[in-house]
Amino acid sequence: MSTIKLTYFDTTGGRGEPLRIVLDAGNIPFEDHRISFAEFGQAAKDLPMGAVPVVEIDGTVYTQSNALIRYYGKISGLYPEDAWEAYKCDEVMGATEDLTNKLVQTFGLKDDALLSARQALVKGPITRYLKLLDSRLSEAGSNYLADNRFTIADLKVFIQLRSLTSGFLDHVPTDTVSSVAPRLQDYAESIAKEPSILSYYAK
Ligand SMILES: N[C@@H](CCC(=O)N[C@@H](CS)C(=O)NCC(=O)O)C(=O)O
Repeated sequence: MSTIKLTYFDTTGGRGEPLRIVLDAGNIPFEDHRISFAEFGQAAKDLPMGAVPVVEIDGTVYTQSNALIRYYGKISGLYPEDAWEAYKCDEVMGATEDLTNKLVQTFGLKDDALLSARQALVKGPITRYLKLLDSRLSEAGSNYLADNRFTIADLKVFIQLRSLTSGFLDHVPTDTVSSVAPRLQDYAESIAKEPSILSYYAK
């Protein structure tokens, strides 16, 4: 059996958390190596892209969170086999990644610069992306974004929605999701009760 070591920040959000959950859902043993921001500063120069998450498999370091989530999603049975359902999964995962990139651009800003950047994000990209997800959920015609069942798309989107409503992001009101797309708020609450998610957080 391969030795798997996942390195990411010690957070319950971001790009690494869905990876931890999908590995857990597939009963795939892995070392959950959590690093501080200070440790990341030291480690970054030795990482292939200078970024985390990374997964080291039998001594080789692999990058790109969505590719890794998809790979382990296939192994764990949480990725659609049908090509069109797989596309639907990929589309929302890519959109969620785009939004993360926009949020990250505001990290490190302070005071008025942070306030105005975050307000612009809420009015602009956050609203736009939430509306896209809301439409996709409505088109899917079920409580899942693809394949009429829980997939890695729901996992990735759930982690993003939870971050947006957590209060962790200054100047992103915790009612942003419920006011832009109330159905997405209900969706997130029901995805939180999925067995894979409940079982991961029960540990
Ligand atoms: N496309 C990459 C992006 C990775 C990425 O930017 N990770 C962030 C943390 S979530 C990071 O390490 N940022 C530090 C940096 O780029 O200096 C992925 O999805 O894995």
